[in-house]
Amino acid sequence: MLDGILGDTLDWPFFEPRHRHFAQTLADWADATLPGLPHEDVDAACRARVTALGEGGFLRAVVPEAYGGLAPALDVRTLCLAREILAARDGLADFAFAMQGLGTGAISLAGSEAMKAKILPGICEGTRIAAFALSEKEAGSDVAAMATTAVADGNAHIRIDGEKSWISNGGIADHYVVFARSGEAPGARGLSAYLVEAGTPGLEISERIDVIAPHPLATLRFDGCRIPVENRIGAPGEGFKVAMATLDIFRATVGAAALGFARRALHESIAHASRRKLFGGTLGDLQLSQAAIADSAAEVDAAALLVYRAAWTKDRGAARVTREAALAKMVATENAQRVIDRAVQIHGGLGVTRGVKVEELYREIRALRIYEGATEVQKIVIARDLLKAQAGRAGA
Ligand code: COS
Repeated sequence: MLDGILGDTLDWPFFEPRHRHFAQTLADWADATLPGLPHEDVDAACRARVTALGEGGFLRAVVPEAYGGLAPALDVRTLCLAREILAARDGLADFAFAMQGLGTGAISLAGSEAMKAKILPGICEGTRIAAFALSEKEAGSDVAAMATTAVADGNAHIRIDGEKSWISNGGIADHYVVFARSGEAPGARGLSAYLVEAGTPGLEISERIDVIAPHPLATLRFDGCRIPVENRIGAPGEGFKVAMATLDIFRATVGAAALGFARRALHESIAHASRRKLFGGTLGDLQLSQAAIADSAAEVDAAALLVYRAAWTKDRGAARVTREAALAKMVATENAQRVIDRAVQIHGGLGVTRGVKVEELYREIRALRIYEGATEVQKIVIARDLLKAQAGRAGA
């Protein structure tokens, strides 16, 4: 049904034959499989998508080759293609895919061999569900302000206390990658990352959060939650860097998901404008509709170029792609919001009718401008990077 929705993107020089093969296989699988998966209960729907993506072999994209994955290190172009293709069809399938990666990215990047061997194979088989627990009610954008604490409890254990909120997969995850203040230094240099298995005494799902585009989401409460010291991910005090390096990979993929939603909205807009009869012609005959379609087409292509530029730059071996990833996320999510809003407008009353695809996309896109660094945070990241480069040139 959605054949050709990627347009000529796969012919771009960012991609290799393996990417084209992956994208076509996933698109065919998604068209055949996703419509048959359950939708009603959000937890069951999300679990079903993780299982199906695992059985289909697509979660191999979110772990390194040594643990069952597709490539020696996470290949960001493959992650982006997967999110774009899934988001264009089924927002919850994109979410399920993405969280398997975000909830293990820190482990893949900085975890011990024993931790990787224990956690990652189940992630790519779809038998284990992952979550990333960074945000707090008072510390979303300002990560260094987090209040959750991690203190030594004897030589062999760590005790975690505090609260994490808006945690995706909260309530259904098998483990949480938790960031907490371990106190080596004030601010960003005093945080560490930990693996906390679901069911660990002292970890409680204190609240389930209902959002406009339903996904499993929860507040977690840690009350004397005791974990073995081996569950620390990376060195003490390195948690902020681990979190940011994870986000450097996954922020571009949020842009890719937004791109998938936007492409679907443009596809629906063109189909509707070609079909809908009015004033003795079709909606597409009207120049104002043509202007809307042209603006959306330009915003989709601009977003795609930034997303795949960021992904390609990372895959070529760049140590940091902080600015490229922030640009991709900011532009792709903001553009997608406008593209989808135009699609709703083109659909008229139908566009705000429950059950119509563009109405669903209108709800799906909104959170992407907020999570994994709001647009305002991306602006800080981009401007700081450029100003720092200028200061470096001036000092040289
Ligand atoms: N990769 C590796 N290291 C990084 C990094 C990255 N992408 N970004 C920053 N660092 C390092 C810095 O180099 C710095 O190291 P040194 O102390 O050795 O110099 C350290 O981390 C602190 O960086 P910085 O001074 O930039 O920290 P700030 O507290 O000022 O960071 C922003 C501010 C806004 C950039 C950060 O808090 C952020 O990205 N916030 C949004 C977080 C987010 O996405 N929240 C949503 C949660 S997921 S739903």
